[in-house]
Amino acid sequence: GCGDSESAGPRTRPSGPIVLGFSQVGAEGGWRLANTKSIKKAAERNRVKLLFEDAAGDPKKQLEHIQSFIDAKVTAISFSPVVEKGYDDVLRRARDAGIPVILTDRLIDSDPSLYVSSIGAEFVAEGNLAALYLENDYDEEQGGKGSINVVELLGAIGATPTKQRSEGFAATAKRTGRIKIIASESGDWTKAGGEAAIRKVLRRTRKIDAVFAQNDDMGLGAAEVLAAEGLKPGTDIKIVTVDATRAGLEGLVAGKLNYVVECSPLIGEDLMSVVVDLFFGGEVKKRITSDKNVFNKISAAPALEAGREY
Ligand code: GZL
Repeated sequence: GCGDSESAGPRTRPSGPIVLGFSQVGAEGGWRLANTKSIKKAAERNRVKLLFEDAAGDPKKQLEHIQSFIDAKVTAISFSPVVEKGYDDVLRRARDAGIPVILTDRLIDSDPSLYVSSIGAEFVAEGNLAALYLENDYDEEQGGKGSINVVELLGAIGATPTKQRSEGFAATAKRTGRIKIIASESGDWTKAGGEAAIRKVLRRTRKIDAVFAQNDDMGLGAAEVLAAEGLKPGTDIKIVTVDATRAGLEGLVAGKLNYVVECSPLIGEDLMSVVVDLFFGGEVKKRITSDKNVFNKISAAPALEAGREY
């Protein structure tokens, strides 16, 4: 044996390959599909045995996945939380079983000691950038006066990006007070959800200057409905979205969207580095953030040509 001295070093190394249990939010849109692909590809490249489960947007299913990973005595557990609440108990059981947990993409409101690292984007900053664009664009076109009536299309209620993108957008909007959020409806991250949400708003008012959609899928859905209603998305009604999926950038080139804030789904390699470092002695950072970029019609085309991964 290696003696009985208490080693403060890496956790006991797994005898065989690292087995990682991963519970994914679902398959709601382009960002999520790219995120799943990135995780599966990185597991293969790092020779990590991946047990992949899809929660189909149901937090209860996700808790069952995590429990099943504990029962299977996996080496490590990772998940992208569907919502922020409700994970404390199952994460305490993982800790008691000595299984480290890594969050990807989103956050939870649990005690931070229940996970070793979280890897994801800065959603508040994404909201700040979306509002900044709308104001700057209106300054150019309308000479910086008058209010801007904005419809906000929210992601799934209770998810970190939904809460924090709204928070960032509102904080920047407050700066000059020109942006007026006249409606906030959830489209649940999906294209169909974005269509239903904008239809609900149109039954109340058509005095819309802009749409802030919290992801590309909902923004593209809203653009289709607005065009079908004889309104002019991309010209009379500015649309700003977050993600920068291929569909989102194509929407920019086609003039359906005006501004897209990037939120990279390519988290796989960072996740596998944390998992390997946990057991082979590297330093594990508590928080790893993704880079962000912003696109408009001009910058979208070259990005699409440059062999973009998603
Ligand atoms: C963001 C991620 C969000 C994407 C949506 O990190 O959680 O979930 O912005 C996806 O497209 O549904």
